[in-house]
Amino acid sequence: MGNKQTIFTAQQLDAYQVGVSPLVPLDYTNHPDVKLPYELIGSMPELKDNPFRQRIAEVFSEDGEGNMTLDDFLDMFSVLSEMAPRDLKAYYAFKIYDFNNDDFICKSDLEKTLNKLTRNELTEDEVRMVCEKVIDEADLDNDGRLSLEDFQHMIVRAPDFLSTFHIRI
Ligand SMILES: [Ca+2]
Ligand SMILES: [Ca+2]
Repeated sequence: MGNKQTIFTAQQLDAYQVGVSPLVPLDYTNHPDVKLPYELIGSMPELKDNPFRQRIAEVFSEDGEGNMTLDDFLDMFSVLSEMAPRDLKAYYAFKIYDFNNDDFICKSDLEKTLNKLTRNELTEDEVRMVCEKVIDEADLDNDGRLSLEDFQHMIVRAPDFLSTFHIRI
């Protein structure tokens, strides 16, 4: 992790030896812009089989595109770890399932979520039925979509929705 940035090219080393400042800064702590690209994160053994890997990386990355600072990366793994409290996992699960980032899980968010959770094994009709049932049961304020509060109530009864966080170690 991060080793890539510490490798100097032969040319840069030459430049250094003749007294010219190297192109790559030696002190990375002053360069918070150094990021782990999504290509690297999504292919890690802990995430590569998770159908939500791209969405997880997006939610935890500051740029929203899955490229992570070291802090983003550490946050992600502390939430994914078995030690994380359920409320914290629920909060991030909600953000991950809220695909269009409007702070509600609406029907289309839920359909995407179910398709990923079941790895596309349900038919369109089945997905629609399950979504309707979930919203029916979990939508406590009857606005047709799930707020974080609705969602928190729901996962007490249907903990499968936290299975996104069962990562392989
Ligand atoms: Ca939404
Ligand atoms: Ca609601």
